[in-house]
Parts: sequence; structure tokens; C-alpha cells
Amino acid sequence: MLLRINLSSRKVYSDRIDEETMRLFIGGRGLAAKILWDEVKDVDPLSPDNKLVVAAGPFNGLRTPSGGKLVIAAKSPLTGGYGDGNIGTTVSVHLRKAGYMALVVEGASDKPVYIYIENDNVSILSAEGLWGLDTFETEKRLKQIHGDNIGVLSIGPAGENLVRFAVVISQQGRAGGRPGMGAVMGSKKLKAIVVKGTKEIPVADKIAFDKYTREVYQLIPKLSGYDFWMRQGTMATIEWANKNKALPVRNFLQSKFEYSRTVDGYAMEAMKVAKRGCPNCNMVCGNIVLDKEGKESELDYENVGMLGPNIGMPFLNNVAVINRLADQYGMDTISLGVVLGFAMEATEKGYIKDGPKFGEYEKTVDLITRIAYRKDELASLLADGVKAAAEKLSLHDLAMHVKGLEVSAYNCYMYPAMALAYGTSCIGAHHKEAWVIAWEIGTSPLEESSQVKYEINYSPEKAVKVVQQQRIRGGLFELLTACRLPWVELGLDLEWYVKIFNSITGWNYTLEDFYNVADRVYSLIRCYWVREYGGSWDRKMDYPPERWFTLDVEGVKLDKSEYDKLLTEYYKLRGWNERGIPTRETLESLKLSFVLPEMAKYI
Ligand code: PTT
Ligand code: SF4
Repeated sequence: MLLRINLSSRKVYSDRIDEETMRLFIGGRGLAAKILWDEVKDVDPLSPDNKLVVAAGPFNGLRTPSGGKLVIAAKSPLTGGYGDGNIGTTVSVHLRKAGYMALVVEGASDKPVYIYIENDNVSILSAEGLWGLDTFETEKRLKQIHGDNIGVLSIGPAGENLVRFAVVISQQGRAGGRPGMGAVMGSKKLKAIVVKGTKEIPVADKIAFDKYTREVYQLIPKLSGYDFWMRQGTMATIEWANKNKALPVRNFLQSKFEYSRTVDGYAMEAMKVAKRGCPNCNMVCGNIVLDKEGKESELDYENVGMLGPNIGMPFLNNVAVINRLADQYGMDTISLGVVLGFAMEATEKGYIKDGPKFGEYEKTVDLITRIAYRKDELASLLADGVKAAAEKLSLHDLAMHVKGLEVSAYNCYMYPAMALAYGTSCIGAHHKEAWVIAWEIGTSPLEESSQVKYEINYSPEKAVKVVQQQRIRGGLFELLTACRLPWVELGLDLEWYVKIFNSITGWNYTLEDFYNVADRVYSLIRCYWVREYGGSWDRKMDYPPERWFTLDVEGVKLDKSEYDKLLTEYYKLRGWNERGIPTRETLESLKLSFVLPEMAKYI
């Protein structure tokens, strides 16, 4: 079922999602993209006409391996295109148990509200007493009101103040919706969504489901890499990225950090006090440390990479404070790290007065609070994201983004496959769609001691690899919706997901079927971008930040004409034309003919 709540009219109604739609789009990102294509066209993302889609998938609510995720999507106020994020949260469990696959929030309230869903009962309640609170306190208060057995998605002051990279937070440290999904909630005066579900979720073949899930839960702790994963989780990547000159350092001006040892996975282990994670996961990776103020902060690679090396911050307990503030205010750590790095470089070069310089901790903490509340001109400029800030200050060369979404923590001067992954990610620069850099480094390792200049490899195979990963990471896992890390980090065979999916639905899908759905969803999302950008859409939208082509770091930089060839290769694989727009044949073969009336003028 699909639950619709209109905050303007206060009408609540539910619709059945027909089987054809489920078969074509499966769930999660697939459903979200279809709803946004059908219903959110040419609107201001922060107006009541935008819609917030909270979409579960077939894996959610059931005891499936690391299947406690949820997709949150809307037209992005940061990029103006399709935006979504994936959050681990008990809301995924409760939403399915309340009987819904997805929730669509429409309109806007004129006063702060929160939505309370308990099975078939849906209320829109006053959030006057919650508005202004941070996300940790909001969830705590809501649990005092409704009991502990609920799922909560909430926004903090950043979402309320329409910071364009505000995220949605759950469980004090799970975050989702990098392209401003928190600001979309704020624009609707929606402080939180609270869900309690107690119904049974139907499973087509219960015997097969129980067998496969029992086996896979037993298998995961036996997989190679499990013990180290349980120690460091994603934090192990700091050391690896530094060694391979892929770390973002000082607004991506450098790719090796002289203090990497004081912010890496081992430094984190020395500070760790607890672990937290998403529902139904038996390889939990949320590492909790005590920060400089003695408060709990959950560290992941991206958070530390962007709020440590990228802003020249050498001590992990300071980084942990900044990271906790981002969670409490409800803003994306990656985008925050990029806008701070931008402001610091601009300050050091004299373009901004009184901003913090790299590594200046107190001034940085002060600026973060000012951004969350849009307290002054500089803070408000940065709250609009790095693209808008760079446009206002004419500092394009300092701005690390693709399509307006800030680049996550991989520096790509020598890694064209990863640059292509950023360039073609369907929400803007995010590594979640294709993390090809691990494969890329594995195939052409750096010889640190070698005196020979590193030769960048632009083989067309790189485009193939990007598409393959987008089908799995941006496709399969975002459709189910399940955490991809058992597969990424421990090599869990993808066939497990297919078997479990078929036991839940009673269908007979293969991995190829999933890839086909993934391709459908990618092309639909691409059509969404093209439609929203209209005549101004261009293949340059798929270029990575200019800095990677112009700045020589560690003796190398990307070559634009070689990148362009890779991009053309990518378009061919996707069945898109030279401008990066799906052709009529592609749309028809992917069963996307319904977009043709609107897309015909661009094809
Ligand atoms: C994700 C992005 C990431 S990806 C990180 S750390 W990473 C940052 N985390 C943030 C945070 O924390 N607080 C905050 N205020 N902002 C943050 N922004 C950043 O958001 C996350 C894990 C991680 S940790 C990763 S890789 C994997 N991501 C998955 C994904 O995208 N899809 C999927 N099917 N499975 C995934 N598993 C892993 O989940 P976005 P989470 Mg996230 C504190 O939100 O918008 O998708 O951006 O969800 O529950 O926090 O788990 O080194
Ligand atoms: Fe969540 Fe980490 Fe488990 Fe994935 S591995 S489900 S991110 S706790």
C-alpha cells in the first residue's frame, strides 16, 4: 500500500500499488523515481508542490541480512534534479509492519507538525514544542510521548532553516538524504515522521525464506574480513585512501594527509566506547566514540574524511565534535566538509574575510552553528551549498561538486573511473552508486617508491565497470532496500539476495532481471533531470569538478579529452545519446514509453 498525507489539506488516504508497477520498479528508489516522475514536475523544491517520498522495499520489516534501510527522496533543493538518500532506521521495519511500502508527504503545513502513523491510524500532530530542538532531543521527546517501540525520522535546526544540504536523522547517528531531504521536510514544517507498526508482513514461501535467511545470517560472521570489519567498519578506508593518494585534503588541494594516523581507524579504535547499527544487521558498523566534550559521536569514513583531512583538522576528538554537531543540527557531513573546505581555501586566499582557515577548530565550530541557523550573510551563503556559494563569489575553481551535490571523500586526480562514477551518479557527486576506485586502484596500483611518473589508464573497461556497479549498488540494493556492505566488504554472494527476494515475493527474478530494473530506473532518473533542466541540459553536467583537470597534484591530473571519451563510452553502454539523454529505442526497450510525450522534444 502507498500512504499519502497532504499537510495542506490534512487529507490522508492510501492506494494499492499495482503489481505491474512493483514488478517494473520493485521498491525503494524505483518507486520513488516513478512517483517523482509522475507527480513532481517543474516545481520549486522548497515549495508545497514538492513531495517527500519515503520508500521501503521488499526486504524491509523482515529479518533479512542488513535489510533495515529506507529510501527518502524528493526533488532536490541543492541540485534541482532527482534527489534521494538511504538511511538505516527502525522506521523501515515499522512502516512495513504498519502495512505500507511507501509514504508520500504532499503540501505544507503552516505550523510545525509531525506525522504519527500507528498501523491504519494516521494523525498530524502539533510539533510546536519540538520545533527548534536538535535531532537527538527530538527523537528522545517523541519516545517519551509514544514509547520506545517506534521508528523516528526527524530534522534539526538545519532542516528547519532550509539549509540546502540538510539531512534526515534517525537513531542518533543514522543519516539519509544528502541532496537536502531535510530541507524539504523543513519547507513543509514537518519536524518528524513517527511510525509504529505491528502487523504481519506477508511472505510467499515462508519455509524457503526461513531457510535462506538462517543460512545467510550464519554465514556472514564466517566471511573473511568480518573480524576487522567489526573493529573498524568503514573507518579502515582512511589509511587506504591516504596510502593511495585518494584522500581529500584541504579542499581537495592535496591527496595525502600528514596527520592521517591521528584520524584513522586505529585512532578511532583507541577512542571507541560502543557500536550501533541498523535493524536486522549482524555486522553493525556504527563506531561510537567520545568526543572532545565527552559526548557520543558516530564515526564513518566519509564523515571523518570530510571533516578531518578535508578541512585540515588533525585530531579525531575535535572531528568527532564537528560530526556530532552535524548529526544534531541535521546536516550532511560530506556537503558540510566541502563547504567548509571551500570557505577555508577562500579565506586563506583572501576572497573571504574572517572565515576559518584550515584546521582552525573553534572558528569552524562557530561557523557550523551559524550555517545551521543561517545566522549571517556568509553562513547563509554557505547554507545554499558550494555551487551556489561559488556562483555568488565567482570562485568556481574552488567548488567541489557535480550537478550541485558536493563530492564525497575520494580525490580523483589519478582515478578517472571514480571521476566518471561521480560524474554520472544519478543524484550528483556521491560514491554510493559506484565505488569503482577500489577496483581501479587494484588494477593499477601505485608504486610509491617508483621514480616513474604514474600513467593514468583510461581504458573503456572503466566505463563498463561503472555501469556494472551502478546496476548493483545504485540498483539492486536501492531497490530492495538493503545495505550493500555485506556484499562490498565481505563479498557476500549476490545470489543470496535474489533467492531471498523470490521467497518473499513468490516471483522468479534473476540477477539479470534486477539489472534490467536498475537500468530502467537510471534512465527514468536521467529523464527526470533532463525534464527539470529543460534546454539547458548538456553532457558537461556529467563532468567532475574542474579542479581534477587543472590542478597538478602529486604530479598528475585528469585529461579532459580522455575523460570525454570515457563518458561517450558510458553513454553508449546506457543507450543514451551524445548529450547523455536516453534514446527513443532505449526508452521503449526499458518499458519507459510513458515518458516519451514529455521527452520527445529532447531526443
Ligand atoms: C550517505 C552518506 C554517507 S555514506 C556517510 S558515511 W558512508 C555520511 N553519513 C552521515 C552521517 O553519519 N551524519 C550526517 N549528519 N551526515 C552524513 N552524511 C553522509 O551520508 C550509512 C552506511 C554507510 S556509512 C554507507 S557508506 C553505506 N551507504 C549505503 C547506501 O547508500 N545504500 C545502501 N543500500 N546501503 C548503504 N549502506 C551503508 O550505510 P545518504 P546510514 Mg546514509 C552519521 O545517507 O544520503 O545515502 O548518504 O545511512 O544509516 O547512516 O548508514 O562511509
Ligand atoms: Fe547499517 Fe552498517 Fe549494518 Fe550496513 S553494515 S546495515 S550501515 S550497521
